[in-house]
Amino acid sequence: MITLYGMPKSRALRVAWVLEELGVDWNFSFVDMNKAEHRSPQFLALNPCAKVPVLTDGDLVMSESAAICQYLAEKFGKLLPEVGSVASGKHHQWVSFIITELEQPLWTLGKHKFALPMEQRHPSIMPCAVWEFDKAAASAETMLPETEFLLSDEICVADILLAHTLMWGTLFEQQIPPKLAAYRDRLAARPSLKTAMKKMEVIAAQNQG
Ligand SMILES: N[C@@H](CCC(=O)N[C@@H](CS)C(=O)NCC(=O)O)C(=O)O
Repeated sequence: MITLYGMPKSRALRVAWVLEELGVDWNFSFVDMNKAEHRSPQFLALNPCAKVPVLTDGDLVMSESAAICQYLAEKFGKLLPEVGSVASGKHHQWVSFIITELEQPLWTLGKHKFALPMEQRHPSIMPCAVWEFDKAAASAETMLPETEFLLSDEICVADILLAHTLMWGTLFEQQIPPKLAAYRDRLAARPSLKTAMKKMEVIAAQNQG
């Protein structure tokens, strides 16, 4: 059985969203980072980096949200273009762009707002991170195709990563260019996302409760 470890408001949501798009049965194990559970010996045995998400699937224990999403899509044969195809090359490009160009400045904002230990936070970095995010978002706006999804009229892993990152940008009060905002809203309306969120929130509430 597949188990996803994390919190609803974390990168675990993008993995849960992929699992729901795949129609796979999965367990959610709530890791309360507000209680530092991600630094407990049990969790460190799963991920020495002390970060969520983690996925377990039989003998496999895996971290890194984008890698997990791609592993799941490969395993269940959906949400990815054919290996070695032109579309696959574009898919690799989008995943790298989303993680290294778009998410990175957002995470700089998040780290210096709430995630880092107080003494490591430097608010003076914020304007630079906003500038970097705006630049990456403007590039994404230009690269966004006219098709419904990034590669065609079928959703792929990169769509989930991009939409989740844009939702995160919105949460962090960043400006999202108009085509990207419409794309984000279209993706965010998918029932799979609502099911994933609900499942995580219900289990989180039970564990906090
Ligand atoms: N590159 C990793 C980043 C994971 C990450 O930073 N997760 C955050 C939550 S979204 C976390 O666990 N932070 C805890 C910490 O940094 O102490 C991924 O994509 O999974």
